[in-house]
Amino acid sequence: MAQREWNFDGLVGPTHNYAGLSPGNLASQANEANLSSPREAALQGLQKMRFVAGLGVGQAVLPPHPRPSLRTLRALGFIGTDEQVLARVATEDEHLLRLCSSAASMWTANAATAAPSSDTADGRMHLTVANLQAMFHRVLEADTTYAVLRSIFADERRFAVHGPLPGGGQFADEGAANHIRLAVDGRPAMHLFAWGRSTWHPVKGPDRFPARQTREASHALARLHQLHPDACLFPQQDPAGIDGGAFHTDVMAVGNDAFLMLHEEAFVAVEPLLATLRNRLGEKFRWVMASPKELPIPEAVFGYPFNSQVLTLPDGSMCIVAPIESRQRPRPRAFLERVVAEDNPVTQVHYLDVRQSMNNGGGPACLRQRIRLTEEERAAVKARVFLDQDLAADLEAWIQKHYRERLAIRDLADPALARESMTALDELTRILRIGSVYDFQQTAG
Ligand code: SUG
Repeated sequence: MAQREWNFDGLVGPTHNYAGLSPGNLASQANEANLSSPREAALQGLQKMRFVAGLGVGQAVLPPHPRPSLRTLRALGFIGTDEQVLARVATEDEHLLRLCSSAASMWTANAATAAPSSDTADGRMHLTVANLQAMFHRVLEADTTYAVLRSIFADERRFAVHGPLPGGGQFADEGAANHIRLAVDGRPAMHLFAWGRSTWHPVKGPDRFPARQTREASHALARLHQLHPDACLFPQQDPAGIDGGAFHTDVMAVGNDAFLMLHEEAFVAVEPLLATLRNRLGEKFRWVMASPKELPIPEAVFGYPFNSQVLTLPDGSMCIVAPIESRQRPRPRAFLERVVAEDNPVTQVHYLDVRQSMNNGGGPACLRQRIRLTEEERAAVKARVFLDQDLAADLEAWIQKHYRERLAIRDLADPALARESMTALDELTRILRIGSVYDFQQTAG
C-alpha cells in the first residue's frame, strides 16, 4: 500500500535558550549565555513547517516538553513550592537549572527511530523512543516523548511504540539522527544504523568529544523493529568526524529514497559501505560524496549542508531544504550546487532561516522526525497533529500569545517563566487533541 512520508517537526518550547550544554556540539558551546528569542525560534520552526507543507510534502507537529522540569528537580531533592524549588536550585546549582530548562525536545530527529510498516515483519509501523543517555538535559525527554507518541500512535493494531532502550549508557540511543533509510522501487528498503562507540566490543573511538550512540543500541533498534537482517547495515561514525564536531550522523550524511548525500568522513570504511548499498539497491541508487578537500569537516559542521531535509516532491523529483548558513559559506554552497547539477533526483535547493535552532547545533534535519504512513495509518491517528492552514494559524496565534521575545540564562529562575510555560503547554494539548500527556497535568489540582 502506498506510503507518504510525514515530517513531524518539534515545536520550539517557551524556554528556548543558549546554555552551552552539549560538549562536542560546537554551536552549543560557542553560543553559551547568548540571549535567545523563544518566540522567533518557534516562528522560524513554524515557517519551515509551512514551507515544507507548501511543497506538497507531509508535515506534522510534535509538542514541546514542560521546562523547567520541576518534576526532575523534585526527584533530585529540591522540595517546596515551585517558587521555592526554583529559588533553591538557582542559588545552589545554576548548571542543574540550565539542564532542567532546555528546550532540546525541539530536535525531534532525536526523539525516536521509526520503521514503516512496509519494512517490518509484523506489518506495523514501529517507533522506539530514544533514551538520549549521552546528555543529562536530553535524558529527561524520554518519558514525555513516550507519552506523546503513545497518545498520537495509540492504535496498537497498526503501531508499535517501544519505550526507551533499558539500562544506562550501554544502550545509549540518539534516535533517528543516526539512522538513514534508503529505498529503490521494487527492492527491499535498506536501513543504516550508525553508531559512534561500542560498549562491549573495543573499537577506536573519538579522542576529543563524546560518541553518543552505541553499536549495541543500533542493533537493538533493528531487532525491535523486526527488520530483515539483510536490510540492515551498521556503519561506524568516523571518529575524526565526531572530533571535528559531527556529534550525530545527520551532521555528515542524509539519505532519502534512492539518494544519499554524504561526507567521506561520515563513516569508517565508506567505500565498502557504498559498494554494499549499490549492490543491494541496484543501478537506480545515486549518491554524492564530498571529499575533505572539497568540504573540510569544519565547513560541514558550520555550514550544515548535510543537516538538510531531502524531500521527495509530488512529481517524484527531490529537493533539499538547507539552512541559510550553508548558502552563506562558499564551500557548502558550491557542494549543494554540485548536487543539483549532477545526475540524481535532486533538482532544487531551498535555504531557510532556522538560525535560533542552528545556534544550538540544530538544522532543518534535526528539527524533524520522519514517519512514513499509509493513508489508513494516517487516518488511524486521531490527534490534530497534521499541519494544515488552520492548525498553522492556531499555532502561530498560540506562539504570539505565550512566548517571550527574549530570554537570558538568569530568566530561567523566574517562576513566572515556569508558569507561562505550563499554561502554554496545557493549552497546546487541547489544540493538538493529544490528551493530558504532561506530568504537571497529572498532578495539578
Ligand atoms: O543534542 N543541542 C542539541 C542539538 C541536537 C541536534 N540534533 C541532531 N543533529 N539530530 C544536542 O546537542 C544544545 C542545548 C544548549 O546548549 O542549550 C543542544 O542540546
